[in-house]
Amino acid sequence: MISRIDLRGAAFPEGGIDRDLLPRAELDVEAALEKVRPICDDVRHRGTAALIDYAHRFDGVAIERVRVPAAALERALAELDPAVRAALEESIRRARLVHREQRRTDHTTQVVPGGTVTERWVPVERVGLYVPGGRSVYPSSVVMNVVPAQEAGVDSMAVASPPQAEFGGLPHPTILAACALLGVDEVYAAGGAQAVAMFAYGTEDCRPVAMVTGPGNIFVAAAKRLLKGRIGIDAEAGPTEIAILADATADPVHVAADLISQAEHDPLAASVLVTDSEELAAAVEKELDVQLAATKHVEDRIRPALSGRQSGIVLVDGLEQGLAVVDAYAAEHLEIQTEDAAAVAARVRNAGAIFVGAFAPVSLGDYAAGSNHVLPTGGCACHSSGLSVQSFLRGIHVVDYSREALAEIAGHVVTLAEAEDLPAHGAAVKARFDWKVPPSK
Ligand code: HSO
Ligand code: ZN
Repeated sequence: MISRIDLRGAAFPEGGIDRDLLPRAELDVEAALEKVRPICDDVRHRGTAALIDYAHRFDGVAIERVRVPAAALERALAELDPAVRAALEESIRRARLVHREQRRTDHTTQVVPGGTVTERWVPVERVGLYVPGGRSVYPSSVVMNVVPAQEAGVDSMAVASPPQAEFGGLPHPTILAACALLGVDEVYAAGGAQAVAMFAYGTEDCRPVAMVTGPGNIFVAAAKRLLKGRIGIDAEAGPTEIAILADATADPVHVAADLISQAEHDPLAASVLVTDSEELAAAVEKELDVQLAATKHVEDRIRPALSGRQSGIVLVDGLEQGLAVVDAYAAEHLEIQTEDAAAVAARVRNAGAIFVGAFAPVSLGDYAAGSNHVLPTGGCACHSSGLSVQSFLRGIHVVDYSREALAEIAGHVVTLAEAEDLPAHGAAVKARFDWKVPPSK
């Protein structure tokens, strides 16, 4: 079912291997842009009325209002299964422990006597968090988005999630309960591109936000791309990915279970095993069949994901080649199941998150390791990080120079301004010294 890509004996060039040799899904966000543009424009002009129409058209439910009443949030929390509540609370506690450490402190550099630059970290004032509904109802994603924003000091936060016909046009009750648990009281029953537009442009009910985060389908990704600039975004999340770098010491039962676990998200999810052990590859193939016989979501998601061209078992000649492959692939999640896994993990350059050894499956990180599960997909891990406190902060340089400190550098500033044929730039400095600038040393 899962294909093999045999790179044994292939040339591994100095600068890394060609990414195109590796399995990966292509997501045509561009094509979705044309579909979401009129939806976003409509929300911009008609506000809540447009959102109510789209709830009818896309979510198949007649709603009268988009803002979720406080009583519905309270009820959802009161009715939340106590075991789920306890698990969410522990997930929140661990995430807070990790994310609190990511806070930044302002730092002042004295460049010269009387001349300082302070880097001041200021949280984004208002953030909108999109939480998908439908196939994927993930209260864990509420935790992973809200906790870093809160730890960053974001003052105002709103959540949007699609209205569900089954729940009287409200978002899924577990999503509402997670919001209530985290102290988020501003929640909207809005889904897809229209929810992103609501956040970006604002409506009668919802004040516009500065930044939108959270996962979503291709239409959510397209709306984020369209509205980026007006709003900040975290990333255009693509289908989830797991890569496992494993050697002959890995347990095929664990490897197969972990490959299946992320394939469970989506028929486009990617599960990639990179190994130098033909025996492990064969054992994993066998084990996949065994485990699939006792798994849910097989036909609609797992089998298409594992047999899609985005998944595969990549055979390599050894650890060095394995590392080259996983670096080129830059997986959202990378597990290291090899001998001396921590040392191998330390050598990885590109991954959204790394899971070390036999007892750190990706699902631990999905729910309760303390790490964040909003991570770069589609190879973006070679240039981007997952969601963190930093995502919600801006570093503002505060420049404070005295007359003497400016005088000392004035000549150089004027020289550079002239070199760039921008004499008015130089003049702004000269004007402070009666148009006579002492030469800089
Ligand atoms: N693996 C997903 C997150 C998730 N898993 C939510 C379960 N629930 C993307 O990192
Ligand atoms: Zn997951």
